[in-house]
This record gives sequence, structure tokens and C-alpha cells, in this order.
Amino acid sequence: MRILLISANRERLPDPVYPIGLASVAAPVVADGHQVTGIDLCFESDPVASLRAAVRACAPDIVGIGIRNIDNVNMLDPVWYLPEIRTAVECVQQEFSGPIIAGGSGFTLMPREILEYLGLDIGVSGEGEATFREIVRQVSAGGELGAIPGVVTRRRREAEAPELDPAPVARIPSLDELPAPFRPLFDLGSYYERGGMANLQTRRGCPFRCIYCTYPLVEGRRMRLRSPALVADEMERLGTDFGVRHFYFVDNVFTYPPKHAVAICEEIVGRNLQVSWGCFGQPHYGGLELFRLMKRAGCSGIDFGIDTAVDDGLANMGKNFDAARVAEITEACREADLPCCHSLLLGGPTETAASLAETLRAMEGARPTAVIVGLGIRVYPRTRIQQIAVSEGIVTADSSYLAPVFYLSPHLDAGCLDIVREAAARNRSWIVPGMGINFSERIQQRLRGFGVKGPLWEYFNRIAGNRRRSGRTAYA
Ligand code: B12
Ligand code: SF4
Repeated sequence: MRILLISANRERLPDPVYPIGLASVAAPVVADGHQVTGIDLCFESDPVASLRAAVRACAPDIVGIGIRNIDNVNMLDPVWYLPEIRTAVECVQQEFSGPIIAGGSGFTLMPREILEYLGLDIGVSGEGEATFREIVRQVSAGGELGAIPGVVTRRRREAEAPELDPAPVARIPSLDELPAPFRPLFDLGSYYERGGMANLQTRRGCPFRCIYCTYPLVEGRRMRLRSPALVADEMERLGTDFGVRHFYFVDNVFTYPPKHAVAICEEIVGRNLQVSWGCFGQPHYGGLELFRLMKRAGCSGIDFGIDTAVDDGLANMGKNFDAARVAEITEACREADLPCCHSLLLGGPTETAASLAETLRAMEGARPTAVIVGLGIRVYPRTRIQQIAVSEGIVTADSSYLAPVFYLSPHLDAGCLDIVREAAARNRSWIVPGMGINFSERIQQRLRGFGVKGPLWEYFNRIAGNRRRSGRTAYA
């Protein structure tokens, strides 16, 4: 069968990211001997024309469309991607009358609503490798798609429960059974040059219950770990085949479970891979010993989802650590000489101007390498924050969440923006995406043009130093 896989994502901030989800879905069907072609809209100047040409050239029997992002989760500068994805879908529909299958992390958040919005009939909620492979088998055999586990259809909508159970998103018991993502599907070299890293995954699932978080809804709550040897094999192959040395582990929390993080690092050290990589950490897990090992294994920086540095606020967000722990792990990173970036999510339940200012002061005291400040929490169905938003009258139970909807503590007013702006002005390695502070495609392209690799926040300290010396502002 001829299969066309479309990556609809055109977001290039904070970096363009290689469509690893689609490459993962492609690998099993490539292994089955199907002819698989990819079209990536990210860097296309006329995406509709390129898409039309790709559909005509491929003459597919089946089309898959990857929907990684539906919006940029930024309350201060919201961007909604679904309208441009709908235009892409319409273009395909004009050229092709066979099955078009939607999937991806963004899609999984609201699969039926997105099918409805895009005018599509079939999608895959959650991980796609096994389900898409089965869809292709059934299409070639002329079989029924609706009964395949993971398939969501628009037609069955009325007959089904209004909300999907999050459990079915994780259907692959052992990640080691999966082939590595089929990288030639898209131009990895371009992403490496423009985005400074290649992405790969060592585990899926998150058992924690942070009140706003969709990651367990996308990957499931049950942890599934990939063997360190397979992860290192993939890193080696990416080095040999594509010249890649800089990576990002897309695991929602790399440092949990700590044993797995240790095993991955030991494998990298044992093979002397000479790579550099970044990852997400969770403050409750990790400490000096792990951070030193990570550093030895090539970790160039760790991103922590801190959210707030006020004890009540952390408890309200469903976090299992307190403000003292935030200071502790920052210090441990410093001692291990491991750069760290704290991401804040301000404006959660019970946040006041005083607690917001306290968090910013705590960041100034802790002095992580960088701080990324977010204000307002994107509300999704099936999350605790949705229930809170309903109970506080911010949304209703039957509101649509397709276009971005945000929770902001009712105790805050516009004055909180000044507090953030002033703190960012004092701290040159702070990034405030919603205010364009240290965050723009211009800065990114300039740094990438110099050959800078890895997450850019690792460099702002150094640039800020140079700019301070030359009297220029660090703002974009
Ligand atoms: C790692 C990560 C990042 C890293 C990426 C690093 C890198 N170099 O790759 C960073 C921090 C840079 C990042 C940035 C952003 N991210 Co992000 N990110 C993630 C995360 C944690 C993992 C994504 C990933 O690679 N997963 C691994 C792959 C293998 O899984 P997958 O893509 O889901 O694919 C599987 C299935 O979805 C399915 N599938 C995928 N495609 C298809 C297609 C078909 C046809 C089928 C059938 C199935 C299918 O099968 C795949 C294999 O099982 C997810 C959350 C999560 N846990 O999923 C958020 C997530 C994808 N990010 C999100 C967002 C919004 C963003 C940003 C826009 C935020 C911002 N404003 O900065 C940017 C956009 C970047 C860009 N250029 O697109 C949202 C998207 C939802 C939404 N609201 O739109 C998510 C879901 C988190 C959330 N808030 O809920 N991100
Ligand atoms: S914020 Fe992190 S730890 Fe919390 S549920 Fe989401 S992925 Fe898990």
C-alpha cells in the first residue's frame, strides 16, 4: 500500500522539533513492506501547494495526519493551530477520497471534537504504532476500522461515553518490541541545523497527578521503560547515519524512576558515546549523585517543571515537593555543574500577587541557570483544573476547550504582569515567552546560525553577560 504521512506542525518556537511521533508510527508499516512517504509542512513557504503536490505525487491508498500541537499554551500570546490544520485537511480532501487518519499528542487531548472540527471520520487516540499498523492491514483487506483498539470515529460519537477513559491510550506493553522511529521519513538534518538537537524517547507514562497536566492522558499512567541498550543503540545509529551528537530525551520526566535514569546514563558512559543531551526533571527525584552521573553521561542541561515556589501553591498544583526542595535541587545542580532551567506556571488556584512575587524572589535567590515564566494554565477536559475552573465559574462543564481556554487565579489582576516584567528585567537569563522576553525566532535563528546546539536557555547566561558588557538589553 502507498501511505502518505503528513506532519501538520509549523511551530518553530522554542525550536522546530522533528516529528518523532509520525516517524514512530511509520516504522512498523515500513517494516511490513509498505511504501511510506512523508510530507512535512514545518518549513514550507506555501504549505497548501506543497501538500497538494505531495498528495498527487504519492497517489496514496491511505493518509495519516499528525497533530502534535493544537495551540501554544500561552495565555499572554495565544496561537491556535487548528484552523491552519483544517485548511491542510481540506486540501487533502480535494485531492483524495480514501481514509484520512488523524493522530498525535494534540489530537489525543480531544479526539472526537477535533475530528468534528476538521471534518474527518477516523483518528487514533494515544500511541499509534500498533493501531496504525492494524488500520493499514484492515484497509488493504477491506475490513472494518471502527473496532480496532485506539481508533476513534466521529460516527460512533453519540453511542459512546462523553469522555474517553484515559487508560486506552497506552496499548503497547513493552516499548522494546517497537522498532526505532523511521527517521528518513522527514529531513532530520534540517531539524538538527535549525533546532539544534535530535529527539528520542526512553520511557512512556506518568503516574503523578499534577492538576493541570495532560501527559498521563497522552501516554497513560503506567510507566513503560525502554532498555538502555536500545536507547544507546538508537543514539549511536543517529550519530552514524545523520551525524547527530546532541539529543533531547522527550520523556515527560527523565529522572523518574531514578533507577532508569541511572541505567541510561551508565549505558552512555559505558559505551563512551561522547554525546550531549537535555531532558525534563522532577524536583522530587534526583540529587547530587544522579546529577553528577548525568553530567558525566553528557547531560548539558535539565528542565524542571517547578510551577511555583510557594508551599501552598505547590500543594494546590498536586506536586509532591515543597519550596525547600526546589532550592535544594538547584543547589545540587550547581554543585554538579549541571545547568538547570526552572519553568514556572504562575496564576494557579489561590495565587495572589504576593505569592507570585514570592515565587519570583525565590527564583532570584536560588539562581538556576535560566527561568521560563508562564502565566495562566491551559484548561483541558479530564483534568482537575477543569473541575476547579467549572466550580469557579470560569468555564462551564460543556464549554469547548478546542480553542485555548486558560485558568487564572481570580485573586490576580493586570498588576501581576508588571511584577513579572520587572523581575525579568533584573534577571537577564529569564525567558518570558508571552512577553517576547528572550524568546523569538530571530534570536533562535541567530544562535543556531552560529552552530549553537541543545536548548537555547543554556546559553542565555553567557549571552546576557556579553550584552551587559556592551550595554545592550537581553530582550528580543
Ligand atoms: C518533549 C516535548 C516538548 C519538547 C520537545 C523537544 C524536542 N526536541 O523534541 C519541547 C520542550 C521543545 C516542547 C515544546 C513545545 N511543546 Co511540547 N511536548 C513534549 C512532550 C512531553 C513529548 C512529545 C514527544 O516527543 N513525545 C514522543 C512521541 C513518540 O510521542 P507522540 O508525538 O505523542 O506520538 C505518538 C502518538 O501521539 C501517536 N501519533 C503521533 N502522530 C501520529 C499520527 C498518526 C496518523 C497516528 C495514527 C498516530 C500518531 O503515535 C506516536 C507513537 O506512539 C509532549 C507531552 C507528551 N507527554 O506527549 C508535549 C506536548 C506535545 N507539547 C505541547 C506544546 C503545546 C508545546 C509548545 C507549543 C509549547 C510552547 N509554547 O513552547 C512547543 C512547540 C514546539 C514545536 N516546535 O512544535 C503540547 C501539545 C498540546 C497542545 N496544547 O497543543 C503537549 C501535548 C504538552 C501539553 N501541554 O499537553 N515540547
Ligand atoms: S507535570 Fe510532570 S510529574 Fe506532573 S503529571 Fe505532568 S508529567 Fe507527570
